[in-house]
Amino acid sequence: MQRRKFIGRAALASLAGIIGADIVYGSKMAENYVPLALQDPDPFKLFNKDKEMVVLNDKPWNMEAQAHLLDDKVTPNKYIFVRNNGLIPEAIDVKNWTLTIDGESVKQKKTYTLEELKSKFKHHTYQLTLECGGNGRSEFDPPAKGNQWTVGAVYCASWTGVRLRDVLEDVGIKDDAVYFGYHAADIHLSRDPGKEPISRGAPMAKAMQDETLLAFKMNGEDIPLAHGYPLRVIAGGWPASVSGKWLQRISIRNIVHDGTKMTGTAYRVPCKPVAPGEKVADEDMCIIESMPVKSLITYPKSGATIPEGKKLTVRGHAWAGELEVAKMEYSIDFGSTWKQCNLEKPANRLAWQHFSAQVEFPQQGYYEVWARATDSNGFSQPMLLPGWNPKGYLNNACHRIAVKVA
Ligand SMILES: Nc1nc2c(c(=O)[nH]1)N[C@H]1C(S)=C(S)[C@@H](COP(=O)(O)O)O[C@H]1N2
Ligand SMILES: [Mo]
Repeated sequence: MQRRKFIGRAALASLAGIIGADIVYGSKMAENYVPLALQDPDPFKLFNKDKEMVVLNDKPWNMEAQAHLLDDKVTPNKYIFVRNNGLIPEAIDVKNWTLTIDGESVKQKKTYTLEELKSKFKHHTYQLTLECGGNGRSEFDPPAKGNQWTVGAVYCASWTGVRLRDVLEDVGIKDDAVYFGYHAADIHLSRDPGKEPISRGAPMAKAMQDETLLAFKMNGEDIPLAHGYPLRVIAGGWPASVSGKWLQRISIRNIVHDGTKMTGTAYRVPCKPVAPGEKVADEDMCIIESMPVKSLITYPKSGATIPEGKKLTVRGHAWAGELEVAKMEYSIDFGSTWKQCNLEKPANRLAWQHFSAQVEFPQQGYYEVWARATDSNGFSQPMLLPGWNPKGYLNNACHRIAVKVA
């Protein structure tokens, strides 16, 4: 019989360091035993996220920010939400990574290595707002299935890459092209290699915009693994599900792309408003395109207490899909009256815009600060929940924070 080996002092100390507490009976622990505390990966360490991020699901990984974490003008990785439909690709071989452009509407199929993409085409950098179509889902009633995002499934990072348009012009596209669809390296939850977790896209007009990128850098560095390393298509202002991570192939289609999560209730809403809970026929559902106007108060954190007689600086960001935000207002009387905020121009098209206001409160007590953005077509955020839809998309209701004046 083999003698059981016990763990050494040095190893024990380092384990205790990772766990953050003394392992009291550590001397009785077998050498090859992994303490339970270390068996489940820590998602914050795994993805370099801040501890205040909120995990909504671990299979697959889904994690959102809180409003006050999104205060930076350009969102740093540690506060960027993670939304996965499947499992993150396991072994990524960057040296041999390729992108293939195919489909009914290419003159001929073409494959590029990552190096070719980077050396052959001009690089461009844009700040682009990505919001999950389901951001705000948690408020719908009757409730919608899916990750219960509150307000934190949005960010604006700086993306560097080549224009999808430049690559498509190099490939040669036929006149009958209507849509692009992406295919990626992530793994279906069933691990069935014949199934894709998600394969979405957008009409050719979106593919041809200046800001639609095949990106290889986020915030000046290699894209973090969870956000699509080593290559990602980025389509700002549209549901973030159009921005395919771990990109391997783009198909140029002569029909509306019919990949996974392009049909049924996925990323589609009733074309015309329906009563909450109503059944909607398939042909009455429309694919979500540009996201609606919305804003978020990122400072102060909801629940702040401020001294009487002092002005409060309130700030945040506003965005409007393909459009610009034209006006930003706040209310401290539950939407009865509104005052104007300062609103900055976007760094570039499709980047979120920063707003701020100096808010005065007439006396001690409890207040709420509500924020309302209006887009360049004159549409404003609703104060209450907008149109119910089966999967709880497009909740762009006004964001609000609580403030006490003491
Ligand atoms: N390959 C792939 N791309 C994907 C997804 C995915 O599961 N697989 N999720 C999409 C969805 S639904 C969203 S909201 C965004 C999330 O991007 P993020 O993880 O960088 O926040 O990625 C999109 N791109
Ligand atoms: Mo999403």
